[in-house]
Amino acid sequence: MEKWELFLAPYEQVVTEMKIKLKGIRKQFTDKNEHSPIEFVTGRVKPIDSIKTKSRLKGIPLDNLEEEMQDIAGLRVTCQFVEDIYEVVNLIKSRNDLTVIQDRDYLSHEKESGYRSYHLIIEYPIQLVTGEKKLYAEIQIRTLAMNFWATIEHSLNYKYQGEFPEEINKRLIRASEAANLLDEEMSKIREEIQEAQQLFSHGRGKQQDR
Ligand code: 0O2
Repeated sequence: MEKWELFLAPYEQVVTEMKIKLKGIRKQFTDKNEHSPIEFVTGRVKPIDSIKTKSRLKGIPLDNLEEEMQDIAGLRVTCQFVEDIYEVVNLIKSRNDLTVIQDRDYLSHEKESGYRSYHLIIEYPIQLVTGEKKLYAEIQIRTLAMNFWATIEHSLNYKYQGEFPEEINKRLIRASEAANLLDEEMSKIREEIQEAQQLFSHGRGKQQDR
């Protein structure tokens, strides 16, 4: 195996294990026919090129990545409602198979770009043949609306390298405000939506039983 692959292999393990655990939370709710605060879970190991770029931009020495780059292993939890985000944060904080070492709350402190999400930096122990190893990982928790905005902005950022034309910048800020409004409106009708979703899933269950 190459040097980079060897370095990243334990991070692959973190992502694989954490994805299973976060999906397990979702399953426990849906098994009971309850609203799950987790809609879906994704994860990735940061691509080598992105690691190199970030290390250059932030002045992180390549021989100190393990300590200073905390999002090499990244998990993303997407939720229906803003309230779900806080429930997921609490569920993660109450686990004893990981330690939350930092909260980055970009909900109450929105980024200048318009980015909103709740980030948790965790320390996660994996079991290797050489023994236990603790690695950092970042869990980003956001609503579907926040995810939509961040995904679009991320691709545009890639294209324009952060130097957005004024018109696009304005539209992105407006789109972020619209996503915010959508989340607020959905929260207001949350109970109605949840009842409807439960009726719908009961109905589907019955059909599948036939
Ligand atoms: P990737 O892997 O391509 O997503 P900083 O770089 O200072 O903003 P820091 O200290 O590395 O952030 O950590 P932080 O603030 O927890 O967030 C880093 C990650 O959050 C980013 O990863 C993005 O995934 C996401 N993020 C933060 N700000 C924005 C934003 O304005 N727009 C979008 N779309 N995503 C954002 P990377 O490193 O960009 O890489």
